[in-house]
Formats: sequence, C-alpha cells, structure tokens
Amino acid sequence: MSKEPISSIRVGRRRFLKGAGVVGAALPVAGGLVAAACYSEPETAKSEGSPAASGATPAGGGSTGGVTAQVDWQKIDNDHKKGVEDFLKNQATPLTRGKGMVALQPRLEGDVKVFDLTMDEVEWEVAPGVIEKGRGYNNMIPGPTIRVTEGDKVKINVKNNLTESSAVHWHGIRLPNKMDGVPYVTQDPIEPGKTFTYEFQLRNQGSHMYHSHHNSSDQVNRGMLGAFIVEPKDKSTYPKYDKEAILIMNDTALGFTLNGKSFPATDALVAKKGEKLLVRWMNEGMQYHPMHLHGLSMTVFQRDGYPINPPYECDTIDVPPGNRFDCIIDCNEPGLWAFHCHVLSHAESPAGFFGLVTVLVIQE
Ligand SMILES: [Cu+2]
Repeated sequence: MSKEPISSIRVGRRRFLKGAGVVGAALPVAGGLVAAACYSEPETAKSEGSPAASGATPAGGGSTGGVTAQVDWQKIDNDHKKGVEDFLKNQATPLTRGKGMVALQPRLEGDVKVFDLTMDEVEWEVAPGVIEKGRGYNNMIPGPTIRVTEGDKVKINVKNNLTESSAVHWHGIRLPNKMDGVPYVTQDPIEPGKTFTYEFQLRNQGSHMYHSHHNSSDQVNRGMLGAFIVEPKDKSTYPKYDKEAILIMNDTALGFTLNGKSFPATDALVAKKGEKLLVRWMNEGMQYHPMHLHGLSMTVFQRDGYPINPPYECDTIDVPPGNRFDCIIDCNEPGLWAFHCHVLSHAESPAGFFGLVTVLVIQE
C-alpha cells in the first residue's frame, strides 16, 4: 500500500472529478462544480438597464435592494465559483511557484544521518500572484520535511544565509539541553553567514516540528518552520494507515496558510474509498485553528507525540499554537468534502474561500 505523502499527489482535473465520481455521475455535492463549467448567467442579470447587462462594473456594497443588490450577489457567487475552479486547476498544475516540505534526504556518516539546512530569505508565492517576503529553510516554506526513526542518531548542519541571527529549536524532541536551540538560554545565536551543527539521538517518536527560536514572532511567522517526523521503532501498536498527509498551519505574516499556501493554492487530500488516511496536524501560527472536516470524522490518537487512550472521534479538531495532533480518517464516503478552519474569517470572505481551506477527495 502506498505511503506516498498526499502533498506529492497531483491529479488531472478530469481524473480528479472522475475519481470523485463527479464526471458522468451524480454526486449532489459535486454537482455545483460540474455546473460551474457550463454556468450561465441567471435571467435577472440580463434585465434591462442592469449594470451586468450593460457591462458596467458593479457598485460596491451598501444597497439593500434593486439592481445593485442583484449584481452584488452575482459577484459574490462568481468570485466563489472562480476560487473553487482555480483550486481544481491547482491540483492538475500548480497555480503558484514554489513548493515546501520536500523530503530532506540524509547522507550517512557511519551510523549518523547527516542533514543540511540553510536559512534563507525567500520571495514566496502564497496564492496566485501574491508574493510575500518570507523566510525559510532550503529556500522553501515550510522547510523540508525531516523523517527519521526512534533511536536514529542525527547531525544537522545549519547555515545562516539571513540578514539577521537565528537558531533552530527542535520542537517536541527530547534531546540534550545544549541542542535545544534557544539563543542565550542554550546557545549563542547563529549569526549571518555562520553555521551551527546540532547533534542528538531520537528518544521519542511522534509528529514534531523544527522552527526558529529567535525573533520568532517574525521569523516563524514568515516561514521558518518545518515538520520533523520521528517514526516509532516498534509499530505494532501504531494505527494502520494507507496514506499520510502533514498539514501545517500558519497565520499573520504570510496570511493564513496550509503548508505555506493559501486557498486556492492549497493541495487537496486525495484517497480512495476504504483507505485510511493519517493526518498530522501542526500549528506554527499564533492563533487557534479549529479544523473542520465535512461528512466524516477524525479519530485522534496522539497529541504532541504522546498517545491518547482511548482515542477520541471528532469532526472539528482545535489545534492550538505549538500543538500537534495525529488522527486517522476512515475514507468511507466518496465525494468532495470541504476541510477548513472554522474561525470563518480564516477561510472565507465575500470574495470566496481563502486561507485555511482544502478538500478531502474520496474516489470511488
Ligand atoms: Cu483558523
């Protein structure tokens, strides 16, 4: 069974729709998406003298009735529709440049896994045409994903290419104090142009993170973060799953992002009916994000790498800053299931969805 991260899966628009049972079938939830392709203007828009009929730009809000109000609701509908269409296109061909969370391959020095990280100033395209002054590791946001196994020895060389000092904190990982990455508490800051090497052995499994711990409300917010997955050495009691997705939330400096991108540039989660999907939630932002899955539930079995006994079931998981939750989604109901932050101002505006929104696609 494939353990390929969902984030690496690209599906063509037709395959995406077909797989979801949309093309040539009648999934009510997807009907709106199909209809979008052959959308025609409602009759009301064509009434004599309406701004839409004359090609005029609709007036702004404020009107409570008449022609202007009609144009306003149509603009809202059209903007929402375009956002969803763009999201679908993005699954076939990315609408933004740059992709974070590429798996970082180590090289072996004896029995030590050696990783190289750079800290970089990055021009980052968060949403189509929206380019922000970010900061990242290895020129990407989030930084590359580090994946090791409990018991592994690692050495991580970190070169600072920033215009200011920094340091890397290994969030959630049990390690010797001097490797904890907090300037003036456990080490000197890594100054611009300098390199620092972290060395430790992994004692605890779990979904962990790494991030800046210096000027961090700026540096982490601008993208200096990544996933650090420690697989358990003994998987006999670990839940079985077919696919995995890591979802890192961030907010403020680059806006509301999932894995460094804002809707419609976010990746869909794609699974086949009957598969079990492991989702590792991580919040690197400064706000709470209750992530809500439509139509299905999540079974939460681990928090911050520590088991939850017994696991609990929910459809909205509140992920506070710094927290990581691991859950399994039993993908037993085909369709396109909206998956979004339920602080609605993090997810939708009159111009449509944005920010912390994706879709779980369950194919027949
Ligand atoms: Cu939120």
